[in-house]
Amino acid sequence: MDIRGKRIIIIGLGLSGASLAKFVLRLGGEPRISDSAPKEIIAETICAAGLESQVKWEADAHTKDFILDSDAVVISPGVRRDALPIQWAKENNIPVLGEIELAWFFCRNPIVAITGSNGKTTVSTLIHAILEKSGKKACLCGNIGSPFIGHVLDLSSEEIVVLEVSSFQLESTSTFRPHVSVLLNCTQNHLDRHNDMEEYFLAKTQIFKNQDVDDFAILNFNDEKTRNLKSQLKAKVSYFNGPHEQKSYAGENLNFLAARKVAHVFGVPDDVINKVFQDFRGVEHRLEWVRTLDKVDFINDSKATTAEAGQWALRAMQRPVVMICGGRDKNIDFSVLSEIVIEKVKFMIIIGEARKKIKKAFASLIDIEEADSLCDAVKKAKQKAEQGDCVLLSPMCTSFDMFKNFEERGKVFKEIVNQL
Ligand code: UMA
Repeated sequence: MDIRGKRIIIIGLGLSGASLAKFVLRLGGEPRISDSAPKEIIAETICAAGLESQVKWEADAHTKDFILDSDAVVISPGVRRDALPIQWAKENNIPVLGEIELAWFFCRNPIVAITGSNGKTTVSTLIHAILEKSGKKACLCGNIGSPFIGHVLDLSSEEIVVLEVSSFQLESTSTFRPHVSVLLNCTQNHLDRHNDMEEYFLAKTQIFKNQDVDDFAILNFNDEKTRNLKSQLKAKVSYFNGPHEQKSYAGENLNFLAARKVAHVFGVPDDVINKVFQDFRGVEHRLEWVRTLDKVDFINDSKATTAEAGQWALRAMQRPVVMICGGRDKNIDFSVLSEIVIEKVKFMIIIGEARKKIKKAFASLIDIEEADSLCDAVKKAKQKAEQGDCVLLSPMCTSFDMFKNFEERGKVFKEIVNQL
């Protein structure tokens, strides 16, 4: 694919859009940015990315003339496939591709791609750490917060790409072919974007679509839907979390078992893997211990944007929980948590747009109080928590009603907690 001299429209100026613009510039193309967010915000982002003198851009809305004056359209993961600019481009036979697909065209390195509803950041981080510990060179990128397109031109020949991929990213791939693909699980998520669970699962399975007999598909034996994929795949299938692993690595959790399986594909011995597991202190915003104050632990799980992620977090808690949750709903059924909430949560504090819905799901089960801000919620949680409890921020919703992203939400939570 020759980008030189080509006019490339980039839809969305978030992390991906900024990296895409720089990528196109490096290859001698002409990037143009279209973002539906307000002009002032986009102007600021353009400056912060150092792109002000180098790109044409529009904001407030996508316009047809701007989009159609192009050789190709590249979309950020957050842009829906049925969004107007995509329709306009398709109707006018302008190629439309996603950020991952474009990066893939320029990648000559082996890719380990990890997807799933829960645990993909942790598993990607573990795989990267294991490969590096074993003396291999590895690049950690993708949905983890560092766009693949921003790395692809700088990879050295021996580097292995460890790529966290979301259903949003997979949805817009067509020839993307990882050497090792991992599907951890598939539970309710992103039903505000995908029409139903079938569509969501289908997007996830794109990770295997172009794999061949020399490639590896790593599947979760314990997840029936995922386990049953085997008969449809060309790649060599290997299960984690199966009866054999549970025997050999008793007590090891799903994330560690999946990372171990991938490490075995690259011939990494168990003693190296075990050392990484021993030293692993977790991932920021994922069950991250922040502080113990008056014998109360404060835990930041801001990355939890689904009911299942909240369930996962509660299962991991060994103490009575004062839970802070809420934010923007993703059309998720919170009632799946009823049992674990009764078992673990002594008090719940709810914030954000989803307050009413969460209240309806749990008000008959436990004591609930609303808070107007995260700061207010933390203060209320501090009052409710007693010695030996923990305060857990596990929102089960996206952050976009109150924050830029889950990272900002987690950082703000930590700041508030540290000021208590
Ligand atoms: N926008 C438009 N038009 C639209 C939709 C969005 O112009 O129709 C604009 C927005 O105004 C905004 C920009 O697009 O300015 C945002 O683009 P984006 O949502 O794709 O965000 P990025 O900053 O590029 O981040 C994306 C991923 N975000 C999403 O998938 C929502 C990041 O995953 C990822 O880290 C990053 O690319 C690098 O690969 C975040 C995420 O929440 C962490 N992912 C979901 C998850 O993990 O559950 C899938």
